[in-house]
Amino acid sequence: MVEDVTDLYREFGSDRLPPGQRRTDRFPVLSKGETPSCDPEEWRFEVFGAVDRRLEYDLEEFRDLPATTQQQDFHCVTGWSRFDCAFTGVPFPEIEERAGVDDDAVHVLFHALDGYTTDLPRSDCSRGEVLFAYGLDGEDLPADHGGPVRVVTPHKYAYKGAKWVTGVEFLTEPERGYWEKRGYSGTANPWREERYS
Ligand SMILES: Nc1nc2c(c(=O)[nH]1)N[C@H]1C(S)=C(S)[C@@H](COP(=O)(O)O)O[C@H]1N2
Ligand SMILES: [Mo]
Repeated sequence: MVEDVTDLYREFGSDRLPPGQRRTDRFPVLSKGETPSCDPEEWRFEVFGAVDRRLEYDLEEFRDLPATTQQQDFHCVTGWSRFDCAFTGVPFPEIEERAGVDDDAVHVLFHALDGYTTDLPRSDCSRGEVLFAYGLDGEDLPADHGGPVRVVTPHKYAYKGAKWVTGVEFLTEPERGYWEKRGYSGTANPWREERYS
């Protein structure tokens, strides 16, 4: 069953297409470098920082976690939006619950295979539409789009969704990620055009 969450824009604005965006039916690939090679047998996902239980999963274990398939929109800060992507993955709150995240963990830093990082306030992550996604449109997530596993953040510009994610770190103090250190917005709300900081 596919859950349609494309109406989440109502929380933030009056139009499904955020201001200054144009719609595309393609799904461009945007990465700071090459797609890193990843042996699925070697992939590990770690949950660490301000948690009661440090967690580590291999890909098989990760795919056995409770998951959902959601129809979501995808908004790139460079100006294109792709509607109706069907992502399958594990919701962020599921991971939080399993790790027993400390009350004073106010911030989150995502880590990825290519050295990329991105950060968000924890309150922006603790929602059912933030997924650790391993499927796209009924297939395994393609490597160029972040397979085996990436983060998706349909309520934020897409640079908040780390491709090739290898870990999530819970922090008691904010820390900035790769693009956030280089001038992109910390909060990245597309309906407020929070592109730069
Ligand atoms: N690990 C990693 N994740 C990343 C990036 C990256 O360079 N490395 N680029 C980000 C940017 S700027 C965007 S717009 C989206 C693009 O996702 P796509 O290539 O699937 O369209 O991934 C984000 N996640
Ligand atoms: Mo981007």
